Amino acid sequence: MSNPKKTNIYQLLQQNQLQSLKQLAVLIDPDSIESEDELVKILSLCSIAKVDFILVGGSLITNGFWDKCIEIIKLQTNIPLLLFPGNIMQTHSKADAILFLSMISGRNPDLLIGKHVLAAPLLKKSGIEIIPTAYMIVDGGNLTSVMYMSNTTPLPHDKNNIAACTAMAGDMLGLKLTYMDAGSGALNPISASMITEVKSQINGPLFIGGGIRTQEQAIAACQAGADVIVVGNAFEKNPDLIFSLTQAVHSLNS
Ligand code: 1GP
Repeated sequence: MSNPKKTNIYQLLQQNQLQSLKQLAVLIDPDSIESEDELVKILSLCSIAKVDFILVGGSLITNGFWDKCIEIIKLQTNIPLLLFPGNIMQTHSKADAILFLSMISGRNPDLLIGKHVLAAPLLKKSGIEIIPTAYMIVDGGNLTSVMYMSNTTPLPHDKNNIAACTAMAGDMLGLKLTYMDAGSGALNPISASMITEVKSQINGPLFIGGGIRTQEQAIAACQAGADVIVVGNAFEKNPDLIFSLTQAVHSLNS
């Protein structure tokens, strides 16, 4: 059951990919937001900067701000909101879509199928658009929350062939989007050469995130083959970066 009033996010991603349009997504972790006012300010910056997507998710939600956070985002902006869930409680019927993550870089069965079985009936009832996503964690030089919480070993930073074969398998399994993530706050973003090799093995859109802090890093990831750059941590520290990084990514589209 899909909600006919909502934009089909996957179609939008495919259209952009066909036109080689590079896009930027801001990751909002509700647990890192200190007040509703702070969230409204970030959303205002996102709207002015013409951010393409907002992702919402986090490894832990300890402040009870999940539902309210999503309601405020939907009230304050028209930017498509994609759930990027850290666990099965992170759903919401007002979101435009959910990245239904299979953590194919790891060998934790719960994150390959177990949690999906629990979430499936709730998601079906919500009518939210489901985007089957090949989620690949790559070592970014430090132990990030996602690595610890997922109880998985990340792909080695310099093993492009393992990353490429993993992405190839995800594509063969029918996963429609690939998200390579060095983890929030990673010391080193994913290398351009790994992005290029993975991109050559998949058909769907490629999201790249983790440790991207500068215009140069965002541009390098796009030029290597990323369709969507995801940035969270850097904006939490300096929200004004939303302008410069979005501008850098969009400058590749002219
Ligand atoms: C993390 O890819 C996202 O899952 C974004 O990472 O917070 O380091 O930008 P950063």
